[in-house]
Amino acid sequence: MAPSPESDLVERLLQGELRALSRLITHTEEGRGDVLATMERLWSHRAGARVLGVTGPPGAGKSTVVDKVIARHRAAGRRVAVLAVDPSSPFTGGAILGDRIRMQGHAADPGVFIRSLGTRGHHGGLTRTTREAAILCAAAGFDRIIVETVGVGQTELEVVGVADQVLVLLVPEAGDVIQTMKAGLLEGADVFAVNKCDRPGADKLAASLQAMLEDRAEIASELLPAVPIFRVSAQHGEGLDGLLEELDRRDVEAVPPGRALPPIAVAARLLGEEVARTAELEARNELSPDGDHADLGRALEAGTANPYGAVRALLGADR
Ligand SMILES: Nc1nc2c(ncn2[C@@H]2O[C@H](COP(=O)(O)OP(=O)(O)OP(=O)(O)O)[C@@H](O)[C@H]2O)c(=O)[nH]1
Ligand SMILES: [Mg+2]
Repeated sequence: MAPSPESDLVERLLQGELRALSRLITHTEEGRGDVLATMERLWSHRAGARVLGVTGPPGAGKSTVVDKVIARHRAAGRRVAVLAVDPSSPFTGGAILGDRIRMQGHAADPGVFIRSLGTRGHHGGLTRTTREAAILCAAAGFDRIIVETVGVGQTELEVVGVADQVLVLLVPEAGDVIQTMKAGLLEGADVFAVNKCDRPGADKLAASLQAMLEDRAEIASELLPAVPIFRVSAQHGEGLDGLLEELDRRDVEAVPPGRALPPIAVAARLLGEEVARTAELEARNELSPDGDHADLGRALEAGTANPYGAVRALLGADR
């Protein structure tokens, strides 16, 4: 059997060809080709790469830090892929542009791959795209994958659920943010860094973070792993060595292998997505002219039925 264009791309990806990597990421974003079959073939490669999630409010200095992390890995001869996730609307392209500029120094280096991921894919949410993109990068031979995402809410931390470890970056001005977001923040972070400590307020923020972590440890019924807090100034290089060393150390020692992307969670998520898709198609068929609920379908088509009322009727009005 002649190889399909998709399997040709996969072969080229496995040879480390970046164009093939780029195109396959686009295919997964757009749900093109047999994404499940491609990912089945490449799944085992994920074990070869460590994934670092970097999150924090807009402008916290994530890309500036990522740039330094890239430099450190390159100095050690490791290949690095960066996936810059923009969970907001496609209209806020500015953040992505900023990321590109911040990491521009590595643009010509073939050992560095930088790609932005938008939310505009037809199938699957943001998380799905990120997960598959990370596996594709690993299969292309990248030893380290960095996922940069904007925000400190629950959704963003879900995005970095693909990561072996998560660095949450805050800035002195973010005091209010952490008060409102603290539950999600504390759940997801493995390491905190208060960036821009060249500005006033960094010590105060670090202290209130510390207090929050201690409160949490006291309430918890189990022993929680220690979450270190670093104070850094990414732009001026202050305190960065300590942070970068800690991230390196955790890559090797602290993170249990296979923590990211546990197979049962991935399978459950994929099944959920698949069931939702199939159920939507079935519902459409039922509302079609030869379907069991053709009358309702016609009324919906004509715009005379209320879609919420229609769904309640279909599900049984007691719901
Ligand atoms: N004063 C000061 N400014 C910094 C520091 N680190 C980064 N910046 C500046 O903060 C701005 C935002 O930095 P980025 O690295 O783009 O921040 P980001 O979190 O990636 O931003 P988004 O991706 O747009 O959310 C830039 O102008 C940086 O030069 C720092 O340690 N001190
Ligand atoms: Mg950025």
